[in-house]
Amino acid sequence: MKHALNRYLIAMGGLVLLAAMLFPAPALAHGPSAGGASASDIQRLFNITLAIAIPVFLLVEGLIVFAIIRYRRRHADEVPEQVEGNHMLEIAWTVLAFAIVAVLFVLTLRALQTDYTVEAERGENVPDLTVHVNGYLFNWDYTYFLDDGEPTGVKTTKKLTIPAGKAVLLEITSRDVQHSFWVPDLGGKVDAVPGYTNTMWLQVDEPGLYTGNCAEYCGLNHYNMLIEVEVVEPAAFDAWLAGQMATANEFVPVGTDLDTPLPEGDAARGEQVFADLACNACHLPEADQPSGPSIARMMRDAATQDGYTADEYLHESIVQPCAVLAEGFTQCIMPQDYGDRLDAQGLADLIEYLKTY
Ligand code: HEC
Ligand SMILES: [Cu+2]
Repeated sequence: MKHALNRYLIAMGGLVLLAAMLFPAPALAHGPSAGGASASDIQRLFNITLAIAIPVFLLVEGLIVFAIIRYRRRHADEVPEQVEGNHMLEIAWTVLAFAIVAVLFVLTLRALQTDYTVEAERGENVPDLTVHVNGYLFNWDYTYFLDDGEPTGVKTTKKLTIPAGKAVLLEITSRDVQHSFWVPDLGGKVDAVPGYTNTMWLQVDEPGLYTGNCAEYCGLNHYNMLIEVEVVEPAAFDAWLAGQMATANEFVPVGTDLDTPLPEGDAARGEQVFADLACNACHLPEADQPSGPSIARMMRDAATQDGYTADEYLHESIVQPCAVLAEGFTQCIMPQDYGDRLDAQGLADLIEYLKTY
């Protein structure tokens, strides 16, 4: 009976080991792809580390299994051979481990010093496009500049659009706390630090949508501080940028003045604005969260404010979010620049959308 149990345990151990041995395949698949110029350096380092790790893993696990089987207790009264210490072995695995760590250390230092950071700092390369990346609780704003640094007036939230095969310089900073800009397929993590600008070159050859996330825990909705990088063919990018610039030039911000009359709103367009400005990072349709009341709750509050119509209350809540804090909230964490980011039509559309709840 006991023997049967032992054999069963050994068989189970073997299965687990086999499963673990198959693990490197998915691990490889999840390494950074060579999407961006810096990603290929990171990928190389990742593959080297993996190549060292696989034999170490097999050796260690193999020895464990070998020891379990070879030195198992065969009789109830058997005491296995007792061995204590082995200088040669101890020296060997100390030196070997040190050598492996030393090699990885040097390779990592080299990967950190790749052309993309060095040149970005020296200003040797002229970028085809410069984008200011500004992180804040819980989103990213992107402001676009031409190659010579001339402002385009174009600003997007959450989604960064760039041309394929061009050298894009990202200047990354934060408006509030520390964040970290990370799109695994495109490059390494770059910290977004308030009051300081980090640079990163991004050259992505393959058009497509690459996603990432803030990689520095920053608060309640950190998990939802998503990044989308849309890489399009250069011609499509130029058309997109020209379209955005045309709209940006006509753009008249609604401002924070509550007396500004609003045109007729459109709920469908408002839903788009809600997503574009990433209000949904903090506000869900039905469920209240610590990061913000649900839209349903907003509408209940809007309907019951003394001295305000629902429209007036929503208008004020969006352009002057700190004027009145919704009950249960003690901090004003909602961005205060929507008066600059919205025009009268956008605000009217947004309010119309909220009113569908
Ligand atoms: C960083 C998170 C965050 C973002 C982004 C955000 N809000 Fe808020 N919002 C809050 C919080 C927290 C409150 C509650 C505290 C307060 O009243 O300021 C709030 C309150 C509101 C209220 C009043 C709700 C009530 O029940 O009184 C409205 C309306 C509103 N937000 C609309 C929006 C819209 C529209 C956007 C996008 C343009 C947006 N918010 C973006 C966090 C956010
Ligand atoms: Cu963050």
